[in-house]
Amino acid sequence: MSEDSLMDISSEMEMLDADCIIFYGSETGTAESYATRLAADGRGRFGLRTVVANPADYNFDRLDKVASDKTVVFVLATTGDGEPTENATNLFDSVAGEAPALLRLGSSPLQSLQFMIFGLGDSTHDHYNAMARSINHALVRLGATRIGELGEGDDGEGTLEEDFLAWKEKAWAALEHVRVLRRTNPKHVYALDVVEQPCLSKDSSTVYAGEHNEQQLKGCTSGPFDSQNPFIAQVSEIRELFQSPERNCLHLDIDLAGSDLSYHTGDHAAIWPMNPDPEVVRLLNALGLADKQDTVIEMHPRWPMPTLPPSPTTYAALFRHYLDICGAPSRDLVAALAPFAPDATSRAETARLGSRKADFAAQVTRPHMNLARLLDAVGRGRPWDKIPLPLLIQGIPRLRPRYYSISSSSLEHPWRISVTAVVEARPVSGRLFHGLATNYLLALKQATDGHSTYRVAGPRNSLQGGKLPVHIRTSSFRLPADPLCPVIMVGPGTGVAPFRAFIRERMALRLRGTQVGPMMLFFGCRRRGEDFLYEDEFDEARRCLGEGFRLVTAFSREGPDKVYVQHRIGDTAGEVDGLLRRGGHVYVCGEAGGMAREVGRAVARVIAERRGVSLPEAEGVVRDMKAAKVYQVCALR
Ligand code: 2AM
Repeated sequence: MSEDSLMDISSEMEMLDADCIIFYGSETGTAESYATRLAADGRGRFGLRTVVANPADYNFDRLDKVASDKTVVFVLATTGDGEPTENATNLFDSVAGEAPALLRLGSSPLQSLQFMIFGLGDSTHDHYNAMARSINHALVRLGATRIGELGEGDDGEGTLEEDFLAWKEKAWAALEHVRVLRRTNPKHVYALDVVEQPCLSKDSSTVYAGEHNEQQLKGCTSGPFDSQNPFIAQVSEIRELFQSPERNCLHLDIDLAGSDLSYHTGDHAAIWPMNPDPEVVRLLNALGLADKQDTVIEMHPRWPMPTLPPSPTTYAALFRHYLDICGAPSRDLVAALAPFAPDATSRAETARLGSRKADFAAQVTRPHMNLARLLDAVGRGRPWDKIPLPLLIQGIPRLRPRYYSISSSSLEHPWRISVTAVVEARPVSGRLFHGLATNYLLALKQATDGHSTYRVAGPRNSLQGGKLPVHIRTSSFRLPADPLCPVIMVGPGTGVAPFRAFIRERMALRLRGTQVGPMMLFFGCRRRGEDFLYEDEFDEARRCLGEGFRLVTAFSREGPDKVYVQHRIGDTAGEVDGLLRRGGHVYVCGEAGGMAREVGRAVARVIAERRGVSLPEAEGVVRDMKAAKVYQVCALR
């Protein structure tokens, strides 16, 4: 959006008759769903006139115009590399950038601004909650007053949800000290009304049945394709990469032809999953909606909500395509469900779970109980048919795309992306917990192979024919601009995905006659004969790049001791230091807990050892490399 088309916060609040505006800086949708919950909480419990807003649409240079009887709330995620989320970049530049325009108005231009702030971060990464911290710091420096504490949610420690709930209560209490809030009965305040439309058929062309956007509904799949409008792409190939009967790792080639989508090597693919049929059916049954699954419903928001599912839709489509019903429900949703329990015993049990943190963690979060399983267990199979649907729609996060590092090179395949994904299935409390998106991809493979065990077919957006909604997200994870620059890549497991892309990129350059610099890849997996991804392609890379490609492996389960990529960095200290001295860039990718931090330490030890400097000095070198973006970490697989 251009500067001119950005909205003015104070006039927009006036127009919407709002006294509290909640901005979310969101990448994966969590911050957005927290903002929505906060808005409903503020309306429901305190009679605040809240609105939820995307900072990308607003001009923060005139934040000074917001009156002192209004409240501005920020719910801000920090991305893996400490940057603002894409939708919060103009907020960051206006408030915490190098020369905020606000400063032209005086040294304390925000004296009348009252704000609350919560950050979503991950303490296992550098730059923990950097975004919330720097916005908080900048606002205070500009004269604004914070109400309540700076909230810091920690996804790394797995306490994000509880951190949010604890912050929220304290923040409301602090707000009550500075504002007259009307405590209301939350039961009667919902963000929207839901109306059944018996005259509309589920097959009507105006009813959303899985498509994510209006254009597809109209039958014209025109771009631009983006996070609001995914492209329904053809999957041209899905193959298994593991040689293990128990675990799956899929390689997908996805065709972008016919779309306006393009990508650069290092970008991310967003894949839009759908919920599996057994879980959809379980929830419809638990809510007593099985007979009405194809009934058309319309949603009418009572106040601006950016996260509403498309409307009109059907009960089945709502739960299959638009709400994330497979994740654990939040504790405050469970607490809000208690009055609607089917009997007194289940009401008491729901209230207990909703109010006791430790019980909730033990019985819901840790065993990955989803909402339907919880309702079944607590209600002992009796239907919960009194739950108002608006409560579920505002309390369950929207189903969001999942992001994967693209594992193909745009130079080699400009119109085709590859994705590499381990199918997540781990034993939890005596059953297998299935990751949503990766099992959806497995279902897609099984459907194309002709033996589906994962009944997910939706009314229109079926697995048959191997179609997948996707869009592309730009990333800053890029090969050095100079093809001669050495690169060191560390990618255990599917962390190797972007490095397959990097290697194929330089192979493609080489085949076109360009000289390319040395590449050193550290790859780790369990055993050579089990999960060694792309082994044949690394042979091909060696044939193409010769001495210029060096692969160092770490097989963690072949010997008596665990061997990890960080250990192998120490074993090859001379080579690593040699490449670093030649200006080599370092890239780390992968999800293995603590791996990125261990790799950072290993690189610092190499520098200390080979250059005869102290470890703290060497750690300083690594920090400087990160600041200069010649050492990059990607948290995606
Ligand atoms: P493990 O499962 O045997 O512990 C890809 O998942 C590879 O990453 C596996 O070999 C896995 O080993 C390894 N891995 C697990 N935790 C790691 C860590 N903290 N650092 C580096 N590698 C790790």
